[in-house]
Amino acid sequence: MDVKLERLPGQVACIRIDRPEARNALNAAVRERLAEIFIEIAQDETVHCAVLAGTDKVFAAGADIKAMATAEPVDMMLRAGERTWAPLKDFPKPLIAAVNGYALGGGCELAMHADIIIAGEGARFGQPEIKVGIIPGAGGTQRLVRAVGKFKAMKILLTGEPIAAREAEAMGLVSEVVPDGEVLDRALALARQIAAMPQLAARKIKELVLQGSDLPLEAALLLERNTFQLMFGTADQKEGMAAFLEKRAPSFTGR
Ligand code: CO8
Repeated sequence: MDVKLERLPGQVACIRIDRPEARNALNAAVRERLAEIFIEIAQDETVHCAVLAGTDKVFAAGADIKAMATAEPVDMMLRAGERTWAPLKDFPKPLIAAVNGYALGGGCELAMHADIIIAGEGARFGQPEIKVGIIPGAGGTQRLVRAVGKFKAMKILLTGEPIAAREAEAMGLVSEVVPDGEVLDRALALARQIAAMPQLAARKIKELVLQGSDLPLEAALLLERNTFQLMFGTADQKEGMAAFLEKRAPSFTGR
């Protein structure tokens, strides 16, 4: 199996792509399995936060070029790739990408489906689609510009040249850079920390950041205000504030 799902202590799920012979290229089987896994863990109340990783050598080298080389537009329409991306796009819980090695093309787009990106010092990010005569097809022209701004995004998209992890961090594409050997451990530690937070608050923060950034500011602020008020109906708000005032550790239930 090219994609492995593990449920770890601390209410964390770890998903690993393991197709090293093709540098974790995202063929249909890998994308179908990723979609199935994200549907499964979205519904699993024991999973509070997920980590998505490749191997310690490569995150993912993009869509499978061998499977696309002779395709016609109709083939691509019938493949309806967006179907397999939807469960990742709509995953309601915090998702952390742990990136070692190359995250190129669809691999970079995959990382950009995450909410936090932890990269190894040797990681490389890029959208090289232009070099094989196409353009990004899973959000690369849209999520990248929202992450790093027009002028950095244009350079990456128009040259197809990869950038190093530190450069990606400086421009806002990466949350944190750590030594290569520590990427997965750091991502999992962060996942456990987030998994221990009040889950409804975590999900609402994700929803607001993602939905709000595409709304006019007034509409986004209204959405935030309404959601903020709604949080006062949760047991975790009562518990969190009581624990603070009583100077004790909170015990959250996720309700
Ligand atoms: N697709 C298919 N096979 C691949 C891919 C790929 N993207 N990347 C690597 N491989 C295969 C190679 O063909 C080779 O196979 P074989 O041993 O049979 O010849 C094997 O993996 C090893 O590759 P290399 O010898 O090139 O390995 P290196 O370690 O020297 O280089 C690189 C690694 C830098 C990652 C290099 O392989 C590379 O540049 N790969 C292509 C990167 C690329 O162009 N990606 C963009 C693809 S297009 C895309 O992603 C469009 C997204 C559209 C929407 C998303 C849908 C999922």
